[in-house]
Amino acid sequence: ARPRPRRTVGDSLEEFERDLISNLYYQRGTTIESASGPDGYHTLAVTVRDRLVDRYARTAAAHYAANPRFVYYLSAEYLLGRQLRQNLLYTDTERWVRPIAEDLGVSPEALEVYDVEPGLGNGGLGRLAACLMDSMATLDIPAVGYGIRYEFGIFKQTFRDGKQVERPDDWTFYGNPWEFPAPDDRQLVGFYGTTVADPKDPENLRRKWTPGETVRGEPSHMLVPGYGTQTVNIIRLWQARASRESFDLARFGVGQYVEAVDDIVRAENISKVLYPDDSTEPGRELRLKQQYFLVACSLRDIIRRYRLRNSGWEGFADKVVIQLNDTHPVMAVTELMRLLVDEHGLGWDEAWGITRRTFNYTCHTLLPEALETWPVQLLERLLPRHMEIVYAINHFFLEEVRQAYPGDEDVVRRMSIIQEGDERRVRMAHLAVVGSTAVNGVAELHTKLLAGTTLHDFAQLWPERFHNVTNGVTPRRFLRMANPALSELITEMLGDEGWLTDLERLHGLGPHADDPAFRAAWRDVKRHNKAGLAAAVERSTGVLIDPDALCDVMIKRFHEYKRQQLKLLHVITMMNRIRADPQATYVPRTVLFGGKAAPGYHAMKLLIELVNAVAGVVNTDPVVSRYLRVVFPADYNVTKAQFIIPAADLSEQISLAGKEASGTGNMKLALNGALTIGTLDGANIEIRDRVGADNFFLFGMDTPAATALRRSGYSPRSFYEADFELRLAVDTIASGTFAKGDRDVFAPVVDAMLGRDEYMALADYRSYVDCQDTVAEAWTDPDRWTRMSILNTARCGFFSSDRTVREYCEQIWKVDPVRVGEA
Ligand code: 26M
Repeated sequence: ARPRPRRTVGDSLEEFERDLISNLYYQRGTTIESASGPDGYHTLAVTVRDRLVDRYARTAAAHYAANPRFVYYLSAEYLLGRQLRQNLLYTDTERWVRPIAEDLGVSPEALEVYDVEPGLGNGGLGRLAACLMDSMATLDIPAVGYGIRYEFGIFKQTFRDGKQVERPDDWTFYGNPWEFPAPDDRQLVGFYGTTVADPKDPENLRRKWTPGETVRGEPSHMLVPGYGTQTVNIIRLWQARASRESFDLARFGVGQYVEAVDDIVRAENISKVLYPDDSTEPGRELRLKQQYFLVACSLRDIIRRYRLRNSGWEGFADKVVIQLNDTHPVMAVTELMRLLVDEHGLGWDEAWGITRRTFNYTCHTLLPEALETWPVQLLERLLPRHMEIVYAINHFFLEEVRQAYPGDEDVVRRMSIIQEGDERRVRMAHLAVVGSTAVNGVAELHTKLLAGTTLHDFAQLWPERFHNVTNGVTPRRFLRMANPALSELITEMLGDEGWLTDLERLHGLGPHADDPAFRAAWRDVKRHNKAGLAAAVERSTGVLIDPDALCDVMIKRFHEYKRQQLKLLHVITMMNRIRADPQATYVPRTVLFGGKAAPGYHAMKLLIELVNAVAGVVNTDPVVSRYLRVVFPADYNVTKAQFIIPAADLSEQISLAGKEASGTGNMKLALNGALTIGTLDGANIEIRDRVGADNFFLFGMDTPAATALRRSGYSPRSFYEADFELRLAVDTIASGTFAKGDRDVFAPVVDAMLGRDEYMALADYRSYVDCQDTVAEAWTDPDRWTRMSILNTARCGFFSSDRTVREYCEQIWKVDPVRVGEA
């Protein structure tokens, strides 16, 4: 028998300390006496990481032995957040770090500033991918996440004169201790070129593609540990590198130094930068290249892994299930067909059966402009063989449609994967539905609207394909790590930490909601968290905030449909009321905004400028600032979310009904005891169903009302004219109050409101402001407020991503856990 691999780390304090010192010497090449902050951070990181490597090795061995069905999660984005504290928690080494660090004269907090968050995503979609990966590992699901190792992640947001300025996010500048390069598993990816017929295939379904350009994909992986289990899964990230022949020595020899590296630059640009979600910008070739690069590398890796334990193709879809995170990786459908038919010689029908059984698709939007389409011309040039395969898939699919609806050419036109018109385009969502077994929306309303509108024809033809899986969030990062004080109180009340992996146990807090001592303790925690946030906000913005004021937060990407402009109209209304009657008393509030606008989204960048300008006026007005403060810390990200969310009293979820697919910030905030003011949109509806209508501030039109108003010819101006406070708020912007008297600066904001008001903010204004008055009223009764807050936490257990993953497993993936033994 082969000797068992040597365990490299132990699980005692002594071994941990020994490894720290050894790593400082031999990994970092320095000594305790001369170590810098980064030396200390890096040493701690690799020492903790090595504990996970042990578990990963055992996970890989257990998976190899069991040869289970694997989930492969394909996502263009992952927003993992900082890794150090998570991995300290998951390896249960946190308790040792403080004494050891203190021995050495440093604090763990001082080291954490060097822990850089990998910003490999834009917002909700990328963070959901991270939460699902966390829950899959926690539930012992064999899974691999695939993504792109962008050299530059989501841009860093700074403000200059209140305007958003974007700076590059060079997240690996000081090295990344959390990833392992895996150069042996590199893959080659082709682009451009030509296709020719296969003389042996009279049907012309098998052809040969000769790419005109090839690029290498080099993988590295990050470890994804489960909480309270030995499972460690991985996320494999691909970086584009030039193929070996790319350096043009001849050109270099004659002094053409720039031209000599042309091909290298072109290849490496593919994974250079994350695209900042910008559905307004026309599709760009490089973005499509990124998508195919991810897909091509990942599928080859999946097949490589399948072949380690299996042979033949009959069993492929039994061992492999691929989840497509939105349409970004949808070219995987055509790529798997190409690999099976062209490269492995399968017949078309057999290949299609396998492909369709392998894929599932999650849709994350309802906005028509966010549904991806790519010009046929671009695809024909960049991926000529894939375009042919799209045509063939569409041909067989439309035959099926014609059989189901004889003579109905209109339904054929609507459902076709190809959108006809001046410029023909490929509809990626249609390709995704046609190529998948299951399609899911991310909240009940979203799924209903998908099946009823956007994908209605498909839901009619294939009702069995449509599922709902309501999103969730990981309670480890967003409750235990972000809010240690509340976590301790919860554990004390419930008797143990079981709630961390069985979040419905939070229901046990419900009966204590009327206990005065518990309420007082709950309030103390919130105040403590607010004081912490106040200190951080003062350091970063210079604005002083009162920890006793109502902390009202709106944290999310800036988008018109999310309606930051509506929140701002409310802020201006509060300001105008205080100015009109300075003698009256008002509930003190701090309004906190956080979020980025896509660099090309000019309307939202101007709105950001306006938020900052309003903050400037409000915070420096001696009377207004007694009751109202507005703060907008720059560069909202996962790290900042973990500071802000535990301090929030009020969660703003005010999108126009029918526009927010789900939302997940709404869940994180409610779980931390913030009360929601929200519309009947996305998962807000399910939050309200669970916490109870009495513990949720509802306002605004529902989806049918919004649809009806739009159909009847919506006129924002009539709402403006009919409501004195609304008119005053809009006029305050128009008057130049927030631009030192210049009426032009924010005129486009006013024009957008009075002209189109695409998301009908003005129609919901009165209902919103009145609802905010009931919020303020409720705040004046701290016992009642605290009771509502406790009940929000107690009743949000459903929104754990563990539950989300269980639903995917049962409805869609049909995978079973594999337990990994202790060392
Ligand atoms: C598009 C074009 C070019 C570059 C990037 C994009 C792009 C990137 C991300 C478009 C959309 C992207 O994400 C959409 C998203 O984040 N959707 C959100 O998904 C969450 C998780 O399901 C939901 O909770 C949110 O409601 C939904 O808006």
